[in-house]
Amino acid sequence: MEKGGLIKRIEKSHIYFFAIAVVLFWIKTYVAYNIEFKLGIDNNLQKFLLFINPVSSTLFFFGLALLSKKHTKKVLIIINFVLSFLLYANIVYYRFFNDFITIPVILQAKSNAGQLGDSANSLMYVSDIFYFIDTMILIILALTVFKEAVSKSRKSYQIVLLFAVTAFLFNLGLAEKDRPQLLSRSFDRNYLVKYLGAYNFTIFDCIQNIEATSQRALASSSDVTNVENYRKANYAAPNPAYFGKAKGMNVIYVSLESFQNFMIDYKMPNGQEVTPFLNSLTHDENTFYFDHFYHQTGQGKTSDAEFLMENSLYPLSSGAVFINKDQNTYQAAPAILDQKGYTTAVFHGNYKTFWNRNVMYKQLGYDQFFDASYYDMSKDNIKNYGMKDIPFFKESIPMLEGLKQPFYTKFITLSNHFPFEMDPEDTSFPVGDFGDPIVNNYFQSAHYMDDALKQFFDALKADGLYDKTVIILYGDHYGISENHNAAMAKVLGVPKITPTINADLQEVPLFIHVPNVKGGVQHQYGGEVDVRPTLLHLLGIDTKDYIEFGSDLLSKDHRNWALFRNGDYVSPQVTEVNGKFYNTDTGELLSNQSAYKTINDKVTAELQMSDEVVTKDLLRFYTPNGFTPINPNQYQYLGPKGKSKQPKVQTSGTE
Ligand code: GP9
Ligand code: MN
Repeated sequence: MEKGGLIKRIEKSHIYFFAIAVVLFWIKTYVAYNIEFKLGIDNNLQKFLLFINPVSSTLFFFGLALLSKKHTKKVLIIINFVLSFLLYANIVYYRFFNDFITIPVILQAKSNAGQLGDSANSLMYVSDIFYFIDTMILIILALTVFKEAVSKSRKSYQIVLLFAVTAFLFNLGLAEKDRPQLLSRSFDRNYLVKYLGAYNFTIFDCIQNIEATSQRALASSSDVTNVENYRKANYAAPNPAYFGKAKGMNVIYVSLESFQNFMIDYKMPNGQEVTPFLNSLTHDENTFYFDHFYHQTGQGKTSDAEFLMENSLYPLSSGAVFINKDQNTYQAAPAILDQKGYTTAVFHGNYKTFWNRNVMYKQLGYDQFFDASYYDMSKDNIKNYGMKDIPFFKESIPMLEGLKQPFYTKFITLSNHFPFEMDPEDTSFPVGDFGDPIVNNYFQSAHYMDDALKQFFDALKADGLYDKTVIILYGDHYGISENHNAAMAKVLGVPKITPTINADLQEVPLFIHVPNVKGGVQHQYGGEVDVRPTLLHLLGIDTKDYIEFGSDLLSKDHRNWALFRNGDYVSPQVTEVNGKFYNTDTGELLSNQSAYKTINDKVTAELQMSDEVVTKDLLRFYTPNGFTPINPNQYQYLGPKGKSKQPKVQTSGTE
């Protein structure tokens, strides 16, 4: 019997075969997202994006099959299989690592497969056949119903490509609406997958890696000589009064989220101090408090601050160095101290992939990373990006006490994060009344953080760690952006925020508590880049052989200025804002602007030099005296459950 005309047309047309392939693959991917990955979907827009995000890449890749006139079906099945394999590889990898596969992971496949080890088999289930079911259906259809289907022209490819691009732009537009600067800042692989999809993420990752590799390929070992000379010329020798005064002591860093220096000693209209505990530290006899200390972060925010503090190098002018330069060689403080017999660990109540920390911390040489998987992340305990500060410190203490001493640790707080909202049950502190909800909330969340810090210090005193630990507290970056200047003028009681006041607002507090050393308020100018030499000198480690850009804040030769990542500058006399020079004291525009060009040259030279080191990965050509290059592959952060699987972490011994 003759078949109906329509059915016949369908059977003969490759485009129907193509459409079935796209729909099946789309559904499969969406099911996998929901079953296999914890992507943290917060709202309806994100739900919608998760649903549509496989479309653009599926159309794009499957569309390639339409270029082959003769073998459309065959090529389509091969592409389907390759993408299914990629999806499945991600699924298996995620079951173990809670993370997605990246290009560096593939390139180091040997060692990564080693880490998966025997457990790879136990991570694959018979039911996983589902992830290849569409491939099988396509094969059957190609051999039966669509046996005669053929491609007729290339036009269909162009149409599909147009659809793919439109779908991608639509997807990206909505994603950027929910999370501005998603591509330029990247944030977290989970976010990229959630917003743009697993396949688009892989494309993005390829582009990023090609860019990084090509910048790196341009470098040669001679490039480092320039940097070495610059470094030698700018080295500030340690102050003998402080050098080695904290030798062998533990170190605790605390990153104070979004905390700006204007909050110190700030009082609410009713006279209540916002941060009574931090205020008390400014008078503590064993604590240095720096009141002209500036953040130097760029788009990588918290992670940029971490990078500055531990490497004494500047972050990137765009994007986060933690993400874009995570394969570089570094000689970071944790690695240096690990080689002096220290245990090194980070505590943070957010998931390990945020800011790519789980990759970057290996390059920095951290032994352990206590991320969200170690904490009770139940609903009452979390807000914004993760753990509230009070339960965070409370749960951290036993883990800290369990570390072999001396330790070098870092605690990253979160509660004082934009938009600074608090759960009512967590605070009775008043909100501000400055006509701007963001600014108003800031006081409440800062007060809460201050309270958490007090409890943390009390616990350290109670268990005896306080007296053998250097504690460094620093504001990571500004919390209130220039968009809130009108309210900030009210907060500060000034008619408007002038350029120099704006520069002042980039001040973040720095406290360094050193047992048995007399501290006090310090007025010298400096930035986050300066902290590493300051700390290492206190610990009795001279930094002269290290390639770094900071200068010891306690050195008699300290340079007494700081630069901003955008190229601006601040010193006791001159402040540069957007390329214009002002009198730091009076805020007046200086009359002879060209006279200050040398400052500009100095700042540009330093940033360029640091950028060379970071973009060209120059530290791979240079090993400081007494430092053993680290092998990042020896570190693994598998969470509390993965502990038994954890390979032996390298301890390079003491010097
Ligand atoms: C997230 C935390 C906050 O883990 O570090 O990041 P931020 O947005 O401040 O960079
Ligand atoms: Mn931050």
